Amino acid sequence: MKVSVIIPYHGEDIYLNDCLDSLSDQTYKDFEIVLVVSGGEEPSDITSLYDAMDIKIVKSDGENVCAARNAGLDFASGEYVVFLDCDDYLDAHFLEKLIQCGADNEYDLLFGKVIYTWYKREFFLRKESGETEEEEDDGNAPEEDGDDEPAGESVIYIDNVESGDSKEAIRKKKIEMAGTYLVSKRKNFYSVTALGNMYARQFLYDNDIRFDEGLHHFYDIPFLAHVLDACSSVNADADAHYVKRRHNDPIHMPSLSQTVGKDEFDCVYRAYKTMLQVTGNDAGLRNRFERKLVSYYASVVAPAIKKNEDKAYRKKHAPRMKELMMDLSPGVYSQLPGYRKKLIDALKADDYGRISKIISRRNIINLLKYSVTHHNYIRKVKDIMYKHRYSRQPVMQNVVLFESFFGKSYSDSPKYIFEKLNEMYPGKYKCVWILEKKTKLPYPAKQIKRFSFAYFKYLARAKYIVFNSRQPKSFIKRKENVFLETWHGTPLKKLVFDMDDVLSASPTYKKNFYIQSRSWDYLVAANGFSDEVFRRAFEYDKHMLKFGYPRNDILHSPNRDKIAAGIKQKIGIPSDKKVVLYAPTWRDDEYYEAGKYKFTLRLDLAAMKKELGDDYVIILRTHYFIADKIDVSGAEGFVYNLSKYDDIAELYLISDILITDYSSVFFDYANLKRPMLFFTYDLDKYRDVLRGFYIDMEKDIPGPLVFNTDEVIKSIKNIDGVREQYASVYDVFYERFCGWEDGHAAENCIREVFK
Ligand code: C2G
Repeated sequence: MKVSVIIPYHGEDIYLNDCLDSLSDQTYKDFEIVLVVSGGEEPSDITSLYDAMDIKIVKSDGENVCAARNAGLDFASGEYVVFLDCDDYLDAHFLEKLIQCGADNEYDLLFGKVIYTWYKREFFLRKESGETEEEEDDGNAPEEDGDDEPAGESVIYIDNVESGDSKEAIRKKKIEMAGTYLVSKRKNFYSVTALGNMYARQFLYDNDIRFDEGLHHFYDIPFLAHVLDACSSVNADADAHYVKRRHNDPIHMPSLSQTVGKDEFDCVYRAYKTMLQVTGNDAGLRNRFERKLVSYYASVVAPAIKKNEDKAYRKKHAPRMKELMMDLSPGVYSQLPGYRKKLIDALKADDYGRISKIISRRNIINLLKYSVTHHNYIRKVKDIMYKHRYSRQPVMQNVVLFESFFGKSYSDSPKYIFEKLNEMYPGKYKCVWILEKKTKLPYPAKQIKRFSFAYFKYLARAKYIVFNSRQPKSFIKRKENVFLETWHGTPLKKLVFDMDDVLSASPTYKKNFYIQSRSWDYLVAANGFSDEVFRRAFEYDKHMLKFGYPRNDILHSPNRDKIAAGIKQKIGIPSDKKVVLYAPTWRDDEYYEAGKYKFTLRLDLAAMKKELGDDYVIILRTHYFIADKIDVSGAEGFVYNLSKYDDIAELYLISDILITDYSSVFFDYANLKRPMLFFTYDLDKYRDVLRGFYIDMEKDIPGPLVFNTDEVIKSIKNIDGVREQYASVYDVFYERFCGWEDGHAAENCIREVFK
């Protein structure tokens, strides 16, 4: 047996298939898998599922990864061993490349390269082949600038490769570079993880090299230090990729590096103490480990020492950190940036006040640097004003801040709460609306722009906040602040923690959403179904307002026909024409940039005009994320493009038929009990690839699925037939999703929240 792949397993079922699939796809086949099961149950079925592979299951009583890896080492019979975490996977050529690069000699150690991903293997492979691109998170505050390199980074730097080099030349140079590790005892060695490498098993055995089972974090450091100290022959192929998977749900499924164990510092101390002992005076070998240690000090320990409130941390850890820093090689110290040198000097002098000053000064310098290099530095200034000034000023009682769809419109539930609040308590509340464009409002309200200075001021100081989407990540919840999140639709498309790894969502989506939703005091659920989904998918456990949607009150108004006639007249739609509203949603995979999506109209407007123009007009209404302007030339007088019209509820009121797809608009429109068509030309992709649905589009929706213009026209011509055909499904649907609506949702929400 040439290779043993040792995989510790602790019940991480959802990742294991990717890991094993990546092994069964290896181009090199002479290997065994040693799956070390600790804690939970053995994974079911794997030996039958992967019967072509040689899988040995070993039980371990040990508590941590180190114990499992050691148990794997005891069992392994391969000439080489590879450590693979069961939530990671290997490139299909990983084993082959390393075996090839070890073919000309008896090497103790073969380096590959660890690369990082947020994605499961299927998506990763697609991204690798260039089929998709990564998407940024939408419209929220920029991330704080860290001053540190990414944690856990592990790269072999090949610095003699030139841009004109052929693939073969690059490969040769890489091997040459690996040779210099051998000659200079790994002078340029930069890796600090045990993963992504292949070790000669006899070499580990002869030198009694094992993992330190007393460590829960940073255990690769002493292991690797021992390996590097003892090994005499090494080679590398940086194209042999080990894929380390970041977990995009650190709330339920944190990886070890995403958990901060209570004993983290103790592990750091012990790991580095061992490393320093093992590597002795070999500065070259210590180099990278020590740079990592300095990184840990500068990014984790020093800021914690700075915090005045955490004196216990300082007392416990500062002296031991100092001890490690005292041992730092002069060569490493001399190459550090001034900031880090100063931090180390201050620690060595036990001058914690100086550490605080150095960090504060550094923050200001960073801000200045940012202002020179970034055109949106004013935004950074606003963030600072928000955090350090506005959030420290008193909360303004009776001030209510409203926002719908990121300030894009005066609409949705916040609009109806605003109007009802003014009707119920005239003059009592000072209202502030976040609006992109100046809007005529029926009651007095200050209008401000999103991300302006005033925005940050009111975000920090308004007692009440009524939003229908997420607030910025940087939002600081204050004790006196009352946050009413109305959300913006009954969910059809799966949300947050119900979503599988979705390629199109930002990898930090789940984590950010979780943090943001912790600030919500009240959440509106329009129906029992939303109540259940929001509680689970948002992990929401605070007050749920269960009165229906304020935005749907207008649909139950006793004057709704009169209101509708007025709206129709205002827009200029002839009163004798019936109205078809087409309101599709957005597609996660069709975009220009974050928050700016593409939309291609798949309806043949000319054909519709010809067939339906005598009786109907069409209102075209794209989703607020859509940046494309739909061309309706040739269909003037028949098509009204009302994509920028503020409130879609007013458009529901004047429509006789709704055409939509996977948009939550149909849950609201059902309140009117009017017919609906579902133009789902890309159903399979939307349901199976992009999102996943909560309800069965083929069974539970109250209207036909149509796939082309002809079918749309036919259904409209036969709308009474459609109505009849779907009458009983419609009743069930109405009961389930509109049963709570009585036209008084805004009033009821206000009574609960504004006390
Ligand atoms: N909307 C609109 N016009 C459209 C589509 C949507 O005005 N053409 C408005 C409706 O108020 C709708 C809301 O935007 O209810 C949300 O739109 P969806 O298409 O459902 O999509 P999304 O913004 O992804 O929200 O739980 C709800 C989900 O989060 C969906």
